[in-house]
Amino acid sequence: MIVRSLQEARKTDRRVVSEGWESTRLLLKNDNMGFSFHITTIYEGAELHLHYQNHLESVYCVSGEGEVENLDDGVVYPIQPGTIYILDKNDKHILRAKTEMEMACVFNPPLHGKEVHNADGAYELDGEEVSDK
Ligand code: 9YT
Repeated sequence: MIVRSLQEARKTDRRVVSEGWESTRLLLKNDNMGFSFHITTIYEGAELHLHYQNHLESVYCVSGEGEVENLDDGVVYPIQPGTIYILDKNDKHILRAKTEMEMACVFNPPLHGKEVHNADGAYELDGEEVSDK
């Protein structure tokens, strides 16, 4: 069994801060669960252009308000506490935070923990990508 605390993890390099968001990766590839689990904060007003071409992702809204736009068909879905969006087709999307949003995110395959977004809003599979948008 593995037990961790968000409050403790935020004091370590599990917490990654980027432009418009920060994320604490509570569960990573080296835990050998087959997925990773993150608590991500999207800052108020952020608009993130994302396309996880190498990962499937589910995102559950714990708090805050925003929207996600599916760029494949242009549909915009409101996000509020209790909403989950599931990127089952590696969907290209835009995430907009009307207020600060706290999200619980699961990635398959799991992140290594060093990933940052590349120019396409994706994470490389080797986790060594160093560019960000
Ligand atoms: C909302 C979303 O796509 N979050 C992705 C996870 C987070 N950016 C992270 O931990 O890298």
